[in-house]
Amino acid sequence: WLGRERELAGMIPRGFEVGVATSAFQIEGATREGGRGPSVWDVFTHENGRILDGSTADVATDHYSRFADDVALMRELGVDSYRFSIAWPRIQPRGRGQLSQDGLAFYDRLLDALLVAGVSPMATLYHWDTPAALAGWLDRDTAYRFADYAFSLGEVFGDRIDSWVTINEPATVTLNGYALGLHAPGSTLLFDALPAAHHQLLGHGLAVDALRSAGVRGRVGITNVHSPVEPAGDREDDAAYAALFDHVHNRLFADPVLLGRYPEPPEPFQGLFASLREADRDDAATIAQPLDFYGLNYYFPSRIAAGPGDGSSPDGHASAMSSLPFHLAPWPELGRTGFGWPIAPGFLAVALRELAERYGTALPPVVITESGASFVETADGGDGARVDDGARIDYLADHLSAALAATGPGRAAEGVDLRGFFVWSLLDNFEWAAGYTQKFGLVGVDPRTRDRTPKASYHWLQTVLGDRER
Ligand code: GBH
Repeated sequence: WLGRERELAGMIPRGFEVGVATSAFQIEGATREGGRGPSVWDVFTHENGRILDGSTADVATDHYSRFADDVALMRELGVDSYRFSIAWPRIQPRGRGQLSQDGLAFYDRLLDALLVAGVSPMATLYHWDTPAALAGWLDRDTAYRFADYAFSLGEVFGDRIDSWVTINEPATVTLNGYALGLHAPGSTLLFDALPAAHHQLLGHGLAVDALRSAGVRGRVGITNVHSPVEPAGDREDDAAYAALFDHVHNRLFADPVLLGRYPEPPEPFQGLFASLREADRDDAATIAQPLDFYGLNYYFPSRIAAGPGDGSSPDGHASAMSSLPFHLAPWPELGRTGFGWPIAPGFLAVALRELAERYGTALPPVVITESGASFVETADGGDGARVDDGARIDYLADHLSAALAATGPGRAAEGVDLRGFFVWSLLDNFEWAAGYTQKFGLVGVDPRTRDRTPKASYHWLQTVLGDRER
C-alpha cells in the first residue's frame, strides 16, 4: 500500500473519523505523581513472573510529562481524533471519595492541548487500571463506585469531551484478568469469573446513566473486542466448543448491552452460566442503556479445536487455558504479527457482518476503536533511525479498506453504519503481559531516552489523511 495513499484516501467517506488510540496505564508512567493511587496493574507488574520481560509501567513512555509532544505528533499526523483513557486512580486514588485536583489538572491540560490542536477527544473511563483499594470486579460494589467516578468526570469534563467510552473490553478483563490469570488481578477462576463480567456490564450501564445525568454533551458508548470464531475441524466437539467460545468472548458482552438480555448458552453448556440468569432478571434494563455508538476492537479471529492445548495463549504466556477442554488452533495459511496473531482483514468484515446480523436495528453507529499490529522491528526509533514498517502499512490499509468495503449499501455488512477507525497505537508502549516486547506504535519510543521517532507508517498515514477530500 506504500504509494497507494490516494486510493485509500478516496475510499474514506467525508465525515468519517480517523484517529489514533492509547491507554493511560500503557503510556503515562508517573505512577506515583500527582497523588495517584496504585492500580491493580501496578501491583501485578511488581509481582514476580507476571510480565514477559520483567518490566513495569512505572515510567512507560513518560507521556505524563511529554503529552504536549504527543499532541503535536497527532496534529502533524492530521488525525481527526484521539482516543485516550483516564486513569481512575489519578482521579480517585482510593477508588472513591474526593477527586484529586492534580489528577484532574493533568487531563485538563491534555484536553486543552487537543482542542488547540484541533484533535477531537474520545475518552475511555476505564482501560483496566482499577484502583487497588477497591475490591475489584467480583464485587458488585465496584460497579457503583465506577458510576460515581463517571458522574464526577461528566460534571468536570462534560463540555469538552466529544465521545465517551465507558469500559474498554470487559471480555479481556474477565477472561485474561479473572479467568486465565494473564492480566491483573491474576485470578484463574475459569468459569467462576463470570460475576466479573456481570459487574462490569452493570458498571457500564450505570456509568452511561451517570454521564447523561451529569449533562455531558458528547456521544456515549462502550468498546467490546470481537473475535469471529470458527471450528478447527468438522468434528461435532469442535463446533460445540467454537459456539461456547463465541458465547464467552463475543455474545456475552454484546447481547446484554444491545439487546437487553444475556444470550442463550449453547448446548450442552447451560449449567456454566446459571449465575447470570438471576443477575439478568435484576439488572438487564440497567445494562441496556441506549448508546450513541458501539465501539469495536478487532485484532484476530479464533479457530477453536476440541481437546486441551499446551496452554500457550495469544498473549505469549502459558495460562490456565490448558485446563480447559478446548484450545485455540493455529492459522498456518495466514501471515502473522509479532505476537504470532494471524493477519486476517477479511475477518474484520465478518465481525461487522455478525454485528449487523445479530443486532439489526438495535445496533447504533459503529466506531472501530482499535485496529493495529505489533511487528518485530529492527531500529528502535530513538537513535533517529526510522523504522520501515511496511508490514504495518499493509496491515492498517488492508483492515481499514476491508471495513469500508464491507459496510457500503448492498455489501456483506450492510446495516452497519460505520463512523470511524482508530489505529492502535500512536506510540510503542507497555503491552500488558508482554511488557515492551511488542511494539504497536506508528511512532517508536526509545526504551532508554523515551525520545519519539515516527515510523514509515506514520508518514504513510499522514499522506493518506492529507489526500482525503475535504
Ligand atoms: C487490546 O486488547 C487492548 O485494548 C489494548 O490495550 C492492547 O494494547 C491491544 O489490544 C493489543 O494487545 O483467546 O481467551 O486467550 C485486545 C487483546 C488479546 C483480546 C487476545 C483477546 C485473546 C483472549 N486481545 N485476547 S483468549
